[in-house]
Amino acid sequence: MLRSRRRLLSAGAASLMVLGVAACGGTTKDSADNSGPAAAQSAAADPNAKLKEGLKIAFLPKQLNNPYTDVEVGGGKVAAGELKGEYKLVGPNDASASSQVSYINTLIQQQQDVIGIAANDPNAVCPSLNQARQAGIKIVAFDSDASKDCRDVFINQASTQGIGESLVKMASELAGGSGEIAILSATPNATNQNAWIEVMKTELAKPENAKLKLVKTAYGNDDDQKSFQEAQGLLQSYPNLKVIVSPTTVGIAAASRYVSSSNYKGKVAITGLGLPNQMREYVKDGTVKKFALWNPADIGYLAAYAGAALASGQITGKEGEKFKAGKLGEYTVGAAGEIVLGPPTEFTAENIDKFNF
Ligand code: RAM
Repeated sequence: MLRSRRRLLSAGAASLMVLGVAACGGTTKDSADNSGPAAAQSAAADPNAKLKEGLKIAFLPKQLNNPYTDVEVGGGKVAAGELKGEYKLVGPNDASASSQVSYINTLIQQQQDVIGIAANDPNAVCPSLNQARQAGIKIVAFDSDASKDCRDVFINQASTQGIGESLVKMASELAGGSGEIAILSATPNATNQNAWIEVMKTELAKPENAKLKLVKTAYGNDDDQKSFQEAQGLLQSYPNLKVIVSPTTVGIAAASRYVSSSNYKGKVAITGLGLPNQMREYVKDGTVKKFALWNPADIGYLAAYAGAALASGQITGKEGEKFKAGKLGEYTVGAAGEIVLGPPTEFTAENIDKFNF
């Protein structure tokens, strides 16, 4: 049976762990240590292993009240159905560093087979994720990575390098190659946004971008109201600002809403990563000329298939292993357990009506 291999933790040990982690709070991007060795893989992969049916596949996104999350886990639900598995969705309402820990603990007690997690902090979730792994649960990080030491694979929506480059390219085009730009990010701890911002800074340091000046990185915490206020604050503090780049669907929508009904409309450009359905009105009213994203549903879908491949022994998370992800076709595990979904799409007034998510 599926569960017989599990060494289940006592509820007491698990809750002690929760207390410990909650007390330490989160990590900042500088203290996140992803450099350690990947956890030992227990058995060799068997690419011909049959996919197990009845797998319990749980999704723990960054936060529930985010339209991006709905699309993302929607794809996971479809895949779990195709896999004849049991889909479950749990998660916090805010994306703060330790908000996911208690949910992981509950998922361990429920003996899930797979936990898909978009980590709010790479390290705060680690002790509980490792407890889950000791209990035989496969961990698929998706969208925002956990430390490499506490997950089996990471489904990256596009290459980190590619996303960072495209954010700077769009900002540069909108600024006409020179002037002040600002970033409106999600939470200060988010693994994904911090990785993209690192690449952006490297790109901005290149000679071709010497005339672009990053004046500030603000954090809207993936909260609509806070993002709205931060956008307003940026525009008030930096009167010469030409572009706000928001690498979060919550931030870009809030900033666009603010600018579209202010005097800044037509003067300050907004770009970044957005959902076409949330951004359509701002593209149509001329506030936003271009932005980018991938299809979030495909991330959830791929995460469920990767989880099933892990739980069935087809893959272990080692570089070079291959597995099939239903309608998306075959994927190969890359270095450090990373599986890249594909390139992002750029949206403009010309193509936005072709997309419905
Ligand atoms: C927000 C979240 C998510 C990110 C997207 C682009 O919805 O921060 O993690 O991938 O934006």
